[in-house]
Amino acid sequence: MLIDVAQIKVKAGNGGDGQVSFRREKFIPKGGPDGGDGGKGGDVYIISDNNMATLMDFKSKNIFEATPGFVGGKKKMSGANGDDLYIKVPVGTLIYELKNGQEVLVSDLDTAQTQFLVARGGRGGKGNWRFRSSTNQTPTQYTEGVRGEVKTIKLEIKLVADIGLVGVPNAGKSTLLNLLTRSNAKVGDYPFTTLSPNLGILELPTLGHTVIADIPGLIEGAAEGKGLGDQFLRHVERTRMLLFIIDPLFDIKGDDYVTSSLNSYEMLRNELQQYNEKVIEKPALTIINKLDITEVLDSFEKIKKAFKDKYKISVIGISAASGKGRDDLLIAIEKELRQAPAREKFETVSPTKLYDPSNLPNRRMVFQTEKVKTKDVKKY
Ligand SMILES: Nc1nc2c(ncn2[C@@H]2O[C@H](COP(=O)(O)OP(=O)(O)OP(=O)(O)O)[C@@H](O)[C@H]2O)c(=O)[nH]1
Ligand SMILES: [Mg+2]
Repeated sequence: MLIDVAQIKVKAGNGGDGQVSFRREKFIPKGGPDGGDGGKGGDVYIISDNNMATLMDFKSKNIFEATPGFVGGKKKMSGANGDDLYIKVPVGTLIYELKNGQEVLVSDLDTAQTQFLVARGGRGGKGNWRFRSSTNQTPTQYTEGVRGEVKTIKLEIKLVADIGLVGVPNAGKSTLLNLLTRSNAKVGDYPFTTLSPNLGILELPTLGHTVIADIPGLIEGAAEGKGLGDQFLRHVERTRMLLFIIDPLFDIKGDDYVTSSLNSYEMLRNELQQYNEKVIEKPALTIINKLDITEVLDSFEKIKKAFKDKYKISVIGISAASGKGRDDLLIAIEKELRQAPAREKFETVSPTKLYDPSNLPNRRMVFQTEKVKTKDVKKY
């Protein structure tokens, strides 16, 4: 699983102070109080963006501040609010708040264009006209703006793949990943070229951003630790669907590509089942690879029929190496994904829960109470 981490500091804007002023017009020498309220400080949001792939940008810049609210104006005019700040992160970013040495997961931005309010801007202070009363026609009190929230945040990308590629070693899983995505996974003509999972992002015409995980090949006995074992299957556990990549050349006896294909499918399903019963129930497509090889192509109709007869499934033929069959495969993937259950979400704690005053040692930081101040207004 691709993990990419960054720590940042976010600071929402402080509220603007209230204004102290008095109306001054021709013929009204002693006007009433007209100092306006301060503007609200800008909020800081974190927003998931499809065009971001890593948290690299946060290596060079890691402090983010929204602008403060403006001080109140005369004639009861409120100060302008500070501008909100949006920090773009890749889809699949988890947001943790660091506090008192603890990390709390507050949001899981697992879909595109989702925003999370991470630091709230401070309220603006009150202007002196709000302090007028029957006993005090010339108040000089005002309040300062409330400070914006300041937080230390940990960002972590945890791409949970939508699609898992399952196949024997050398089936062409990595070749297929490279064909469907912009990945550059290592391809080799020997088994176990892939030693740890590769992730790629597939852009589907209507579903958009879709993550594919290419894992090491599975062989018979993987559940007992043969080959690289079945430890990598946890990467397909949370996927929404599986792609079985069948290599008709695997363990071939003579030129019986049909039996070889059926056997490897049977073996893969067995190993998955031994690992976790639930994985085998996921929606899946079965792909017969290497159709660019003439003998394989000649047997394809038979292979197709054999899968239909034995497992009641329609297989899709492709050549991951030449790209033939790519478009039909994409259509089939999109159709299958539309019906597949949604991706599992991580469990997050709502920030409002975090600020439950009873479990907050430092209340003043968050619920800063406004203090009434007076301004020395000499002229009056
Ligand atoms: N002829 C032909 N060869 C292919 C095709 N797809 C992959 N290959 C070849 O098969 C070999 C294995 O390809 P990989 O993509 O590394 O296979 P893999 O399933 O990722 O293998 P492991 O990582 O070892 O599990 C390479 O030599 C590829 O060039 C195909 O469609 N046709
Ligand atoms: Mg591979």
